[in-house]
Amino acid sequence: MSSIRILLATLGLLLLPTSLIAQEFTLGFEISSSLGSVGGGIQNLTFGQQEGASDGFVDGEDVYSTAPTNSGAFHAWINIDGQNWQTCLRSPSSEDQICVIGLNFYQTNPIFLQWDSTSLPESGSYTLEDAFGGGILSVDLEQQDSLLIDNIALTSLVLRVTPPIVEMFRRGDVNGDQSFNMSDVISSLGNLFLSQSGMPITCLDAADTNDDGSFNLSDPVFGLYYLFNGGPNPLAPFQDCGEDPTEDPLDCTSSCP
Ligand SMILES: [Ca+2]
Ligand SMILES: [Ca+2]
Ligand SMILES: [Ca+2]
Repeated sequence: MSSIRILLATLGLLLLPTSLIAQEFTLGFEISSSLGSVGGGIQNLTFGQQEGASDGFVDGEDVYSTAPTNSGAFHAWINIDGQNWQTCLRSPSSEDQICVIGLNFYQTNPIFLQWDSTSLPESGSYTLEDAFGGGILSVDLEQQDSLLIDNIALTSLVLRVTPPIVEMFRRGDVNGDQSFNMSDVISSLGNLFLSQSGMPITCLDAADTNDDGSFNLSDPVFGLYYLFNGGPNPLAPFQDCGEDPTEDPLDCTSSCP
């Protein structure tokens, strides 16, 4: 058994991370205060990363926010380098992003935020916090789709985004060496049956050889049939680097060249 562990550990050295490709996304917030009452109003803000978005926030491409009309009027804006914006659109990047939402509201009117949590890509993380490090408020934007704020201390909210990545892989290529062979089958078996072998699989979609949305013994068996018994090849994307054509809950935190 020990020689198998050494072999598996050696193969594990091939599981090196590669550069990740950031995925585009946008997230709209509708922020409102009691309409028709003192200081009521509604504001739409947009966050995200899009190809072609200027990180320099060029006028006409990004949208300025107007200033609040008086101190008691509701107003929501995005603060970037001391300027007010309705948009926080940036070029796709794998770096974490932070946008600060400023809130001005009449103290007896609570603020209501709504967003479409289903519009967020599965990879990445998205949290909304108070400006004091998340001690008062910390919301996972994927887990809920609205928020009521009635604490007048919350005049700034911090949106933290770990950007989603495009999940690109070669089906079956578990160890990421750009080919599918016996070493991938061994890596899969090692992960399934030698949990202490120190070989995390960074792309479970690649390990899901039969593309049925789960990783289990049937996947290395499927691969063995292909390699040695004339069975069908691992499903697309096979041999060429590509995206998963079928939705599933499996994560792929590596990318292929
Ligand atoms: Ca391989
Ligand atoms: Ca499978
Ligand atoms: Ca799939």
